[in-house]
Parts: sequence; structure tokens; C-alpha cells
Amino acid sequence: MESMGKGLKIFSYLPNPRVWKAEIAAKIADVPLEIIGDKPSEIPNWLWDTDPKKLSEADKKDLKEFERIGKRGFNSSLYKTDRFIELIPFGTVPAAFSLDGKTGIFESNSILRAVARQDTQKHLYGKNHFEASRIDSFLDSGLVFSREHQEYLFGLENMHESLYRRMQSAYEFFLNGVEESLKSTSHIGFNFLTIVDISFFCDFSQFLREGHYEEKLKEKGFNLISENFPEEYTLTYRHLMKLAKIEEFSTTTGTYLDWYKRKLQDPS
Ligand SMILES: N[C@@H](CCC(=O)N[C@@H](CS)C(=O)NCC(=O)O)C(=O)O
Repeated sequence: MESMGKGLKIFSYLPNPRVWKAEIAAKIADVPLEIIGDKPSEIPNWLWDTDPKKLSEADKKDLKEFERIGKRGFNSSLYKTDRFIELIPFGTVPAAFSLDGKTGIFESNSILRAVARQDTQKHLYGKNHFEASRIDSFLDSGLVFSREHQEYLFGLENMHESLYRRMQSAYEFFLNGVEESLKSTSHIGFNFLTIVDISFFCDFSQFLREGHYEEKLKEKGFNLISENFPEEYTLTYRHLMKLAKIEEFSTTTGTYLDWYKRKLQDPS
């Protein structure tokens, strides 16, 4: 296979748990990453491109041709170049590019895979093609869960019955599978750490942010979906907490889960 050099360039709003997937894997596998971005409120002032840059108001007037209205999560104007859309046709971030800028990679799990494919020692993407495919199976299931929780998190300010029920059912289905797998292996689906654990950790930590909207949900008559997570899915809960202690995880996510750990200690 043609060698393109080791590494990856990523553009996103930051911090973003979807970017952490690649960051954690890159730390474990020693793959260089260039991460470019800004806080979510500033990302409409950036040129979404293989060579992203911050734009002034004057730049924005000159680049009017690239102005597009956000479709998922953003409802303001975003400046996405034609080259960006050519390489990232769904127009989402995180967006990753090969070092020569010729190949666009989108979907955070695929960006994670792109890092893991550059790992030659840690077997983050399994030890053979069958294990890699089994890893893909878990990642596909995880994407279904994370797509549901994306819509759910967007809707938290104003929850309604059908959105809540969809999330509840996706949560139960996904966590049942993860819990089952942890009955026979130390990690999800395997007896060693893989990108399944990394993807799960980042997506599930993001989902747990529903906890910040407990009052808003209660006002509409709903409980937190993860209310009894530690008791109902004990193995999964323990696994999440175990992963949180691994250095490459904790140095990437910082204090993100601290509020949740505090909440568990003081459930009042
Ligand atoms: N499943 C995707 C989700 C990516 C996504 O939906 N990104 C949104 C922000 S949360 C986006 O880039 N939206 C661009 C827009 O609104 O046009 C992943 O894991 O990368």
C-alpha cells in the first residue's frame, strides 16, 4: 500500500468527545495528530477547509460563496469551502484529512479507525481481519446509539414523549449488548483494549450529560434515562470507571466525568 506518512489532521469544535476518540487512540499508539479548532461558539467564524483558518468579518464578506447554513447542531452560517464538501460530503465535524490533504475522513468512529490502522503494536483494531470486523460490529452498534443520543441531547431543553421513548429503547438495547459482552471478556468484546472501548467511553460520557438537564426533564415529567445505570448495568459501569482511570483517557478528557462521579456520591 502507498505510504502517506504517519499522522492525521483533524478539524472540529473543541472540546469534542468525538475528537477524543482519535486523541486517546493516538496517544496509545503513538500516532501524531494535528488538531485544529475552537470553542463551539467560534466555529462559525472559521473557514471549514483542509487548511482551516479563523476568519475576520471582512474575510467572511469575501468568502460569501462558501456560506452555508448548518444542518445538524449548528443553525448559523458556516463557511465550508467546496474542497471541504468534496472531501467531507456530509459537511460534518470532526473532519479529518490525510497528511497530503487528499483524503477526507468523516464520522468520528472512522477517524478513530484511521488512527488505529496506523498502530503497529497495540492491536487497537484487533489482531486479524476477523477481529477487526468484530470491532466494526461493535462500532456500528455504537453509532446507532450515538445518533439517537445526539438527537436526544439536542432535544433536552424541550423533551417530548416520542424522542424520550426512542432514546430509552436505544439505550436499553445498546447497554444490554455491552453488558452481555462484559460477562465473558475483560473489555467490550475482547480480552484487551480496543477502539471499541475508546469509542464507547467517549460516546457514553457524552450521553451522560443528560444529567445536566435533570430538572428540565423532570419539569416535563421524565426521569434521567441513565438514572439507575450503575445498578442496572454493573459491569458496564465498572468498565467505564476503569477506563476513566487509564492515563491516555484521563489526560484527554480532563474533568469531563468528574461531575458524574460527584453526583453518584451524592445522589440527593
Ligand atoms: N456521527 C457523527 C456526528 C457528527 C456531527 O453530526 N457533527 C455536527 C455537529 S454535532 C456537525 O458537524 N454539523 C454541521 C452542520 O450543522 O452543518 C460523528 O460521530 O462524527
